[in-house]
Amino acid sequence: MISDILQLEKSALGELAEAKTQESILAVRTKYLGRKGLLTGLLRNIAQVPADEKPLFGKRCNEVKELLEEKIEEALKLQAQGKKEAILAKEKIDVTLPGRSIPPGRVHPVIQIRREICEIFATFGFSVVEGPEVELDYYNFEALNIPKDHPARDMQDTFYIEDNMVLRTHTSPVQVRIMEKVRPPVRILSPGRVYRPDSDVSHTPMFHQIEGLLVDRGISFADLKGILTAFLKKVFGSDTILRFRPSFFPFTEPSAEVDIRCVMCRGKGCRVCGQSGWLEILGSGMVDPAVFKNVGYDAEIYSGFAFGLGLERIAMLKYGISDIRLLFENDIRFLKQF
Ligand code: 2NL
Repeated sequence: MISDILQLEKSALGELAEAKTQESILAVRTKYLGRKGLLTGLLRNIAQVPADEKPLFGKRCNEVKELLEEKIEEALKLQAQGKKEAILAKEKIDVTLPGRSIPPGRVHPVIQIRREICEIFATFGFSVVEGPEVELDYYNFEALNIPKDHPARDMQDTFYIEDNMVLRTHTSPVQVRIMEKVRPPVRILSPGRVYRPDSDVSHTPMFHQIEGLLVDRGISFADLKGILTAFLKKVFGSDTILRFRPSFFPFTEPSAEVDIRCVMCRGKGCRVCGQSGWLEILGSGMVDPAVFKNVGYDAEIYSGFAFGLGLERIAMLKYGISDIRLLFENDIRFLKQF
């Protein structure tokens, strides 16, 4: 009978030594010390033990029970500690390692030019105004004296949202909205995104434009020439040669396109200027009295000039970029160059 206890002790300790997980240690405890466990069973059978062996049997049983409890407790503790150490080892970080660098972004060349132009015009007293990109047909076309049958109003040239609503094709509507609200003098610059359904090496369906408007008493074409000349010499350099060429826009009369001497070939003729020696930079003109009438300005008292230019085109000329789509891919290796 005593030998049963020894046998049980040996196998319990053996199994415990093999138990590596919390579950298997607890299984050993249940197997030997549980309510229906083997040691518990031995104690329950004490009645069958000869009377003279009973005291020793009971004592040995309790000793083994205590020993097992102690060993199991110890095994559980070691197991939990091992688990913690394993987690710590796995989560160990070397804080002395250099960090992974995040490549810094850049101000996009188109936005750099936008900022540069806004700063130049700020020195002439112009303030920046912005407005909606989804615009009523009235502000985008009608108020600007663009007639219903004008080709620019075709589905081929304008993104229509609804019958009377479009994605703005220029930022002029922003200026119309300002003129509706405030009396002259007005000196404003309206930069922003504009939309036209074109797509090739020099056109994208969305591009950036800046328009400018100055209205006051006694403004003449000489003011237009003076301001635009000063502006272009600041952007392209003081030795820039300019040309004002007659043109037509429904919202200005007279109208002029402004060219600069080709920055690539200095007028000799090259691929960039299409052998002409000149680069078209902006469109401009004296605000048509019909536009003033639409916003409630008295054309007998006030006059003014306006102009518009495309920022992608300026960026392409300034940096010699031949495909406009490069400006829309946002490849950091490309953008880093400017
Ligand atoms: C171009 C030509 C131009 C304007 C825009 C304008 C605005 C108002 C009234 C009259 Cl509110 N005119 N803007 C005038 C002349 C030309 O842009 O080639 N843009 C890229």
